[in-house]
Amino acid sequence: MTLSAILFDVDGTLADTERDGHRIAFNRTFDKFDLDWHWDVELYGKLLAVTGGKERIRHYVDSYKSDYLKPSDFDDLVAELHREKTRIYNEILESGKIPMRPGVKRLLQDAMERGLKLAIVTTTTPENVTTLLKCSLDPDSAQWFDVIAAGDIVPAKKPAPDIYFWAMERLALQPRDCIALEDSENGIRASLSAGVKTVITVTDYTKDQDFSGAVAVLSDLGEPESPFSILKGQDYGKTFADVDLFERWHA
Ligand code: XBP
Ligand code: MG
Repeated sequence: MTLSAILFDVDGTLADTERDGHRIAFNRTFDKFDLDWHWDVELYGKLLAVTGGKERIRHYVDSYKSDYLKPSDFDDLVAELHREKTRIYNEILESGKIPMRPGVKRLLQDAMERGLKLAIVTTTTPENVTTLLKCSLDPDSAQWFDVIAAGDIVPAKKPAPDIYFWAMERLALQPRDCIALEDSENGIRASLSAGVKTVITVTDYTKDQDFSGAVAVLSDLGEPESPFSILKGQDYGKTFADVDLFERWHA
């Protein structure tokens, strides 16, 4: 079976964006709107069970703020909060403080040299993806991807498989031609439900989650001078993940 494309999740996978990026942007937004809502590191880990920023705000209010009286235009307020959160998050990215995870740039370049297709498959807002790529990877790196599937283009976010189906349709590829790289249980539930073999690189937030069905679970992609640890699956004698290793996992 030939591997034709690698499908990349963004948050937690390309970069560790949640704790010091998205979370900070949500909290600054709540302060700005005089809301006494604060998401500490631990609470945010629980809120990550719900993907999508707007969905996460609604879930927080419903599950943790039973005394909050929702205004009649609550949906508009959530949309407004989320617009401001996106603006602040993009400012954080532009300050260059969120680096790519180890091995990401190397793997992307290896894949391009080998003629593989590349796609982004994420629940986050499209603007967040392009800013992260521009500021933390390479100014032109949005062009490295054949497809960028992001945000509200499908109504059902991960763990639903819809965003994977959307991306593969645009790539004109079948699930068997692809492999996904994810960091979370919601992510792998989406990719496996779409029929795509999946590799996981864990984060502090996701390391104890259920990754049954993954072809490999790694600490990170590793670099020649800084090997990965393999938590599940075969390393085939390699110390960092390159296209050869992705082909072995895909086979
Ligand atoms: C991660 C997410 C996102 C971000 C928030 O998605 O759950 O919702 O935390 O992004 P993935 P927005 O790992 O699939 O990239 O606020 O822009 O929705
Ligand atoms: Mg993720």
